[in-house]
Amino acid sequence: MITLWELKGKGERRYSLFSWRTRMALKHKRLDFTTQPVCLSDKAAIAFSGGRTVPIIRDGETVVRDSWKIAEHLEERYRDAPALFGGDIGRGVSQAFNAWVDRAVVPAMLSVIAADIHERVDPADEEYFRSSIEKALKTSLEQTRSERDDALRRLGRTLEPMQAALKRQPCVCGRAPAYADYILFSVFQWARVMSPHEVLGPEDPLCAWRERLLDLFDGFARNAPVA
Ligand SMILES: N[C@@H](CCC(=O)N[C@@H](CS)C(=O)NCC(=O)O)C(=O)O
Repeated sequence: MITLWELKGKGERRYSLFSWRTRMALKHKRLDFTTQPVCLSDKAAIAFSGGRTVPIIRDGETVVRDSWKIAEHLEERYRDAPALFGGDIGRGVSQAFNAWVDRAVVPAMLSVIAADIHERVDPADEEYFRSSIEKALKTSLEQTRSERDDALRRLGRTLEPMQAALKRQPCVCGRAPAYADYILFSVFQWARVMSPHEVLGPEDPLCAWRERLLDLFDGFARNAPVA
């Protein structure tokens, strides 16, 4: 049995976007797992991993931290289960896509939903979250709320390449979803779990794609507690 350490928010919300990549990868590989929800500020709870971030998994005797390394571990150890990358080229392209999502899409989404996240983190994390996010964004949470419409427009512009791609093929990985889909999906699931606002228009090709991802594994992500 695999154990996944992830963040806990108010009302059983599981809001770590990187952990959503791992959750979807574990389901894709048809692996059973249990979760260990932890607070963002509780570094003692995850000190065993040698780092300060989740996701972390324990798979038998092996501890792996970092969503990308976890995906590589699962692909390597569970070769007979459905592929996350589809070979070396797929692994390389997925890693490049991971970097683009982390550096372009995640910050664009954070500016849209930061204040909503703050309202839904565990009460023990409110101060920690505010100070780290205000430092990262170089502005106050209140200011992000008042500039939300601009942030939403910036997010839309950042996502244009994916809108074009998803007009041509149903998934990021082509015909069927795999790890690169989960990389992008994690950002929308983060918003879905922590913000009451919709970030996609109904006509957006990303909207239909997100619905397909929400349906996977008997509605695994759809049935998660949300804002
Ligand atoms: N590159 C890492 C990033 C992990 C990460 O930043 N996780 C966040 C939660 S989504 C975290 O644990 N942050 C700890 C902190 O801000 O103190 C990965 O892909 O796993």
